[in-house]
Amino acid sequence: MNIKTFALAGFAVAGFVAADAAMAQACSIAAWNGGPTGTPAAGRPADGVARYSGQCGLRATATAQYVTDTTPAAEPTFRARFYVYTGLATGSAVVYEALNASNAAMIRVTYDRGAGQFVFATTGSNGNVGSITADRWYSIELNWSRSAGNLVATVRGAGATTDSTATVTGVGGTDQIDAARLGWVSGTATTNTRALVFDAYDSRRASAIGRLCRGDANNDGTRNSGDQIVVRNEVFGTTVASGQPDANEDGNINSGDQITVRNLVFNAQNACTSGV
Ligand SMILES: [Ca+2]
Ligand SMILES: [Ca+2]
Ligand SMILES: [Ca+2]
Repeated sequence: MNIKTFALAGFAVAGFVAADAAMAQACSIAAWNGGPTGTPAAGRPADGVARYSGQCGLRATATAQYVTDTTPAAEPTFRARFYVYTGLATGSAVVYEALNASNAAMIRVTYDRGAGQFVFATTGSNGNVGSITADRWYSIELNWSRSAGNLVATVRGAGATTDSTATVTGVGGTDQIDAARLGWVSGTATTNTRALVFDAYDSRRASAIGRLCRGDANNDGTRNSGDQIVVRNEVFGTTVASGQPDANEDGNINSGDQITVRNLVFNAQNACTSGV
């Protein structure tokens, strides 16, 4: 898997790629080969842009601010994973779309602030995952298949330790994916301070992607005292963590994350494979 700033959109033989990484350079959306629409802002915490992983996130403060990946090509199967910060005060926003060659939406993901849910739509149906809290980070993984005829969406965030899923039927027999959009694609909403923020996009043809390791602040694949130090350093303004320091997934890096990481370590959940 390629690793790039904020999010990605590279292409590999085995599938699509995108990723995220700690980069000391300026945050960039250059990996998005379809470019930006509007003016989404790639930035770091010092720029006032929250991030889930690494140095950079992508913030959208108004509708029609998003980036596009045109790497997919007539795909009959498709997987994508991204993180979204639910920084809306009112309304709803389409935060992700996968499109066919005619720019018709094959997958549409909407965050509905009022209903507190993510809505997942195929060309023929829709479903949702509820109990979504505003101003929190959530991971969303999409597993779309023309042959299976459905979209399976897996959601987890706000510090939760289990997934919520929705299986949506209605994928059409001629549906295909040729592009993807991530950001505030459309919809009417008002934002809270941080607005909508996106991070850590990855897409592939077949294999499951999974979540990044929550609280692995130094990104070494395990959770231990080294992460406690790295979180502390970011809290004190010394250095920005290279991994996932926002262990309680609330957009702040503070003592709450120090406590959460400590609890993970002391509860013997050091291994990122522990599933929490
Ligand atoms: Ca990032
Ligand atoms: Ca670690
Ligand atoms: Ca936090």
